[in-house]
Amino acid sequence: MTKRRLNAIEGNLSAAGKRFAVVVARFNSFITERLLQSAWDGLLRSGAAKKNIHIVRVPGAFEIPSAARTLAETDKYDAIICLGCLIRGDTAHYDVIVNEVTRGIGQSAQETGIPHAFGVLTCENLEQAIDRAGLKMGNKGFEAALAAVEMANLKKAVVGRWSLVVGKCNLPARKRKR
Ligand code: DLZ
Repeated sequence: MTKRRLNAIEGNLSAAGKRFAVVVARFNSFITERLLQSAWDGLLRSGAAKKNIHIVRVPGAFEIPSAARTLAETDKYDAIICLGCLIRGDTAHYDVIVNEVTRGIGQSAQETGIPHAFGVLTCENLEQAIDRAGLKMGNKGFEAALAAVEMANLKKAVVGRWSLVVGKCNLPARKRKR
């Protein structure tokens, strides 16, 4: 069988020259500081410069979406990395907050057009959180950092490709094939 190369657009994992904001919640800092260390590591190892990584701390996960939105709206960042840790407790707090945080981060990404990586752990207990902050399940901070780099580059690749096509095209905009 002949192998065909699939023609896909993808973002690469080079963070050189890119600017990132990392929003990190202080609540459950035992976990979130480990997510932050790993996200920082992931960005540096992808080629980001320290001066281009801005860390923004917020009280808890609930505050992440509004801070992310404020940062995204400055248009100074190629991507925003959101880090937090929600652990289910005895009250309904977790259920009330978890969807709000997820929706808020997604909405900020969609409405500003700036990629946001979701590195907010949503766990039943502390053990699950520890496993995802450097133990059995890797470190979700690192994964979020790489997702942010990839999506920032994907955006560049897509926008670059279409501006190239539109730039070369002689047809008036309304007659261009979509
Ligand atoms: C209050 C609260 C509780 C109970 N649990 C968490 C949690 O598991 N993870 C987290 O990041 N934040 C928690 N918070 C704090 C809220 O996110 C928020 O900071 C406060 O309600 C103040 O608005």
